[in-house]
Amino acid sequence: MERTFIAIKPDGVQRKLVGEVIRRFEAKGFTLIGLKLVKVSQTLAENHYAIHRDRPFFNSLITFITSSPVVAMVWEGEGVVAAARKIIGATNPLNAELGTIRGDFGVSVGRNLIHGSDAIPTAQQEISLWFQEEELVNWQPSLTSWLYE
Ligand code: IDP
Ligand code: MG
Repeated sequence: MERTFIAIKPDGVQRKLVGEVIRRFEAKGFTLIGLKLVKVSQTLAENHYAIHRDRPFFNSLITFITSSPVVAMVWEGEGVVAAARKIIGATNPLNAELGTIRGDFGVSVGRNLIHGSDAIPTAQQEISLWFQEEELVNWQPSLTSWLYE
């Protein structure tokens, strides 16, 4: 089953949106298989955002993501990587559709509340960066037959 890495960034945690974010992923029908509150280290932040190393916003992004706790999660379900990106919305919350997390709760790109892996290989890489294998729980939700034909 497909998995994706989702992180509620410091602004999402400070703004008490943890429950709201989890509610949306649960209500859609995805399964939570990993969850922890993380004080992100400089090294983890730089590894996670390595692809943006040369961008002008890199230093402020690292300062921001290490400034306050992050809720790190792994969600599972068919098509969860692409679906999560839709649930999250466009990078700039002002361009994100209403009904998405960023569209409903954000007003600026540097405070866009949440991270979601952008592709299946990225998801696998990010899950192994943030979680040990034993921190992920394989379980069978009892409502699977009501979500999948
Ligand atoms: P994504 O989070 O939608 O995948 P990316 O382009 O991968 O967007 O950028 C990673 C993160 O870097 C964004 O979520 C945002 O926090 C930050 N970021 C991206 N572009 C800008 C910018 O132009 N100014 C400030 N921060 C930015
Ligand atoms: Mg990205």
